Amino acid sequence: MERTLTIIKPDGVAASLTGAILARLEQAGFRILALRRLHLTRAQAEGFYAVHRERGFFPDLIRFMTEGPVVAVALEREQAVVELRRLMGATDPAKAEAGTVRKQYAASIERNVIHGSDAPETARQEIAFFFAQADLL
Ligand code: FUP
Repeated sequence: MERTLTIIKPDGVAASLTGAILARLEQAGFRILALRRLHLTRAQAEGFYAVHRERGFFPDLIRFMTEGPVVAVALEREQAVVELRRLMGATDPAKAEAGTVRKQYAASIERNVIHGSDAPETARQEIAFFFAQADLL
């Protein structure tokens, strides 16, 4: 079993897609370990996306991620990291495969509905960003 983190981003929450996306995840065999709705502060968003700090899109990314509430979810299944990324589709929805969440729901590379950890070690850090150990039993 492996763990990963997904975030339903502000565009997805605002469009009332939380339930539909969670259903997709459960149908794909992910178990929801912990779930939290929160409105990220600027400091939280900057911390979460610190690896992208020097990128030109960073200010827009932070503005977007703080424009409304998100739903952060710790997930578990076999090969969770790669399986979640497969289900999400490419960062740019125009390049995402048919049947993926981003192909179906995302408006653009910036407003792309869902986040997923990119590796098991990143997943550990990202889960710890949102959840205490006691939330994950
Ligand atoms: P992903 O892992 O698919 O979420 O993509 P990245 O980690 O490369 O990028 C994180 C977020 O930065 C994306 F979801 C949206 C934003 N981004 C842009 O706005 N423009 C880009 O060219 C690349 C990423």
